[in-house]
Parts: sequence; C-alpha cells; structure tokens
Amino acid sequence: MSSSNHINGDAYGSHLGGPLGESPTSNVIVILGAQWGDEGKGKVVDMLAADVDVVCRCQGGNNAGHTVVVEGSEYNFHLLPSGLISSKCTSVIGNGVVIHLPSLFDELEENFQKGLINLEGRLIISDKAHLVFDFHQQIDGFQELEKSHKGQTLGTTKKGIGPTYSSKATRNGIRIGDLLQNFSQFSEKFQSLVTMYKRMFPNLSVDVEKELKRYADYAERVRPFVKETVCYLNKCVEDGKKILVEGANAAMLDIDFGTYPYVTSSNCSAGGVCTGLGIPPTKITEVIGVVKAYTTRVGDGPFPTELFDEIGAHLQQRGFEFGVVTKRKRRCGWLDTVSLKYSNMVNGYTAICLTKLDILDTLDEIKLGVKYILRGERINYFPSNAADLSSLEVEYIVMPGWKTSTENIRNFNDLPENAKRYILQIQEILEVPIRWIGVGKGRESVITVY
Ligand code: 2SA
Ligand code: GDP
Ligand code: MG
Repeated sequence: MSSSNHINGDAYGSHLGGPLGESPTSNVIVILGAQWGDEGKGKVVDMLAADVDVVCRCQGGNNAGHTVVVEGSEYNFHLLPSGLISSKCTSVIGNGVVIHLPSLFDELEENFQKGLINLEGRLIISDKAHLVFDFHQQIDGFQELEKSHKGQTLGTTKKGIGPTYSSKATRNGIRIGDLLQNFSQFSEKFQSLVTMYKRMFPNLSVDVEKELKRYADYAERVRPFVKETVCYLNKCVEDGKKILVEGANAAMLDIDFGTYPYVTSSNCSAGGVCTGLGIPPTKITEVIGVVKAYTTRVGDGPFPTELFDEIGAHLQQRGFEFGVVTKRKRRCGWLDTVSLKYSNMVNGYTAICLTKLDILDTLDEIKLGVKYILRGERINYFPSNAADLSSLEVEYIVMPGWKTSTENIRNFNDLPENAKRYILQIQEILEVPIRWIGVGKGRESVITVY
C-alpha cells in the first residue's frame, strides 16, 4: 500500500497549508460548573435549550442532580440531559457517561409521570458508555465505610461512580454495546468482574443468575435508544446543528484539576467534553461557566471560604442548599474568586452565568475571597495538596449588601447599585463577561446582560 497520497497527493497538495474549502461554522456551546457543583447548570441548559438541536451529557452518571423549574413544576435530572424538556431537542448521553440502567428507567418513568412524553426518538445513548452495576454501588459504600474508620471519607453519593470509572480504567468495565451485542459474552464478562470484586470485597453479595436475567430484560428495553454517537455528533457538527453540552459536577470536582482526592471520578472540565463525546476541541465555540453568587460544596474535602457561622446557615436555608441526589445539607461559604480564576484558567470561559444572586438579597455585607495565604505567604497558584488547601487563610474584599429583593428584576440597570457593584467586581476579577444573572429558581428568573 502506498502512502504517497498522504504526503503529496492532489487531494491535499493544492490546499496544503490553507483551508480545504468552506465548511459551516460549528455551533457547540458548553455549559460547565465552575465551582464544586450545584451552581444551577440545569437551569442554564434549559434556558438555552429552546434554541438548540442537540443537548448532550459527556461525563458523570446519576451522581448529578440538575434542577429545572418550569411554570412551578420542578424536574430533577440525573442521567438524562436537562434539554429533554425542550420538545424539539434531541438528547444524547455520550460515551464518557456511566449509566446505571435501573436508575435510567426510573428517571424516564418519573419524568413521564410529570408529563414529559414522546421521549423515544429524542433520546440517544452511546454504545460506548460504561455500565454501572448494583455491585459498583455496594463497593462505593464499602470503600466509604473503610475510609470512615480512618476519618477520611470522601462523602460520595454512593452511586457507584468511582468503582465504575475504575473498572473502565483497568479495562474490565462493561459497555452498553457489550450488553446488546452478544449476551453470552456479556454474561462471561459480568461473571468475571463479580469474581474479581468478590476477591477484593468478600462481603459483596451478588446473585449473578438473577442479575443476568434482569440485564437480559434491560438489554431489550435500552436497545431502541442505543447508537454509535461519535459519528452521529460529528455529523451534527458538520451539518451546522446547534449543540449544547451539559457538564455535570464541576471544575473543582474534576479528577485531575479538582481538590483531589475529594473529587468525583471523571473530568468535569472542558477536556471531558472532547473525551466524553468525541467532539474535537477546535469545534467548541463557547464555554459558559456557571457560577453561584456564593460557594457551596456537598460531601467532604477542603473549602477555603466555608462559613461555620450564622451567615453560612442563612445561605444554606435561604438558598435551600440540599443535595438533589442525597438530600445532604450543602456546606456554604463566600464566593471564592481564587478557585474561580483557576477554574477559568482550565476551562477558558467565554461568558459567565452568575446564579442565585437573589439569595444574597438580605445580607448587610458580602465578602469576596480574593487571595490565598499559605503558611503566612500570599500565593499566586491554586495548591494541589488537600492538606494545604485545608490550612489556607483567605483574604477578603468586604462589600455592602443591597438589602432589596432582586427577584422580579429583569434588567441589569434596574438592580440596586450595590448589587451591580458586586457583579462588576466579580467580572473585573475574573476578566470574563457576565452574560446572565439568575435571580430566582424559575426559567423566567434571569437577567440577560447582553
Ligand atoms: P461521587 O459520588 O463519587 O461522584 O462523589 C465524589 C465527590 O463528588 C461530589 N459530587 C457532587 N457534588 C455536588 N453535586 C453533585 N450532585 C448532587 C446534587 C449531590 C448530592 O446535585 O446535589 O445530592 O449530594 C455531586 N455529585 C458528586 C460528592 O459530594 C463527593 O464529594
Ligand atoms: P446543578 O447541579 O448545577 O444543575 O444545580 P442544582 O439543581 O443541583 O442546584 C441548583 C439549585 O438552585 C436548584 O434548586 C435550582 O432550582 C436553584 N437555582 C438555580 N438558579 C437559581 C437562581 O438564580 N436563584 C435561585 N433562588 N435559585 C436558583
Ligand atoms: Mg446538582
């Protein structure tokens, strides 16, 4: 076979070093959590989905809890993309997502009961996505229990996310395509995975025969939704379709860039979009960072601006800060612009959606974390070490509150002066334009700045 075509053949020669011709510009918009999650990504996706063709999830699993409130009805999405509410949108669960099929079908049923119909044909699941089994969830619990003896829990959602990505990385994970292609091979893989895990966790209880029967049933139920999604999505890009990517979890929970080991097990930052969907980085047109006007964290791990006083409790109650999946109280603190600058460095936000400004409406004064001090020194980087992050001191800017309801405001200019100052200060520090401001739960409760 000759390789000459690839070096100097006519197909390339006349265009070498120049454009190959006109192609439609891509239209891929990525929505990412810029903090420790629960910034309101679901609401932002829903807000933008009305105008897009495809909404995709690229990483994580049903550890995610994305809330959308439409005309007073609340929808909680875990595995399903929040764009499913928009009836003209196709929803894609990409190859980077890990899927617990029983939960997927429960979620479909729950949304069907809430009135989301005609989902078949509008939901596509990648054949490369890995399966989360019940035993992965049991193992998640065992691992947390083991860590608890040393007082080192991560505070996972116990949805089996870590153990499943670990099976994927050790190359004995099982993908949806395996389930659909050859059931006897799937059964063998399942059995050997259980055997391996039983050696590691003797208390693991799996009724293999019963599980395989269940999965034979799930295989037929999921089959109509499954497709090769990489070519599908790239064709959508090529055809100029508008694609929205819904990040789950958030930058500071990213397995590489987050506060390791207190992180989730996927790349929740911009890189996870490319690996979790097969869309090249050059096709991404916008990266929108979703930033809550204060900071929350659910689960364990360092949180430099955490408040342990009545203001923290006030934010938790007024912001109704409870985990969507686990119902745990979320820890609350002031906005941390140091971690936000770092998350912007990694993700390259083109615009920001600042959410939950209304939760700050009643405060006398508001603080903004602007600098970290480690062992007495002001530092210019985001520390990698969890112990360092836990021992930091934070320098704050103190700003006056506005003590007025912003809930019904829909124009930036109508905001109280102190609210405008707070927003502009954040924009100035981050050097990223703030494009939307959330002032309430509902779809309509948003100020579009430009
Ligand atoms: P896991 O289960 O292995 O991904 O947990 C590892 C860490 O990641 C955190 N994590 C989350 N943080 C915020 N929101 C998440 N989704 C739910 C929500 C959380 C909930 O929307 O509220 O209901 O508790 C989420 N998922 C994972 C987790 O707390 C661990 O610190
Ligand atoms: P996600 O995981 O990033 O999608 O966020 P969650 O759904 O876990 O948590 C965000 C919570 O804040 C949800 O209850 C939303 O309904 C709510 N929310 C989103 N934006 C706003 C806002 O601007 N103001 C108020 N008050 N609530 C909001
Ligand atoms: Mg959430």
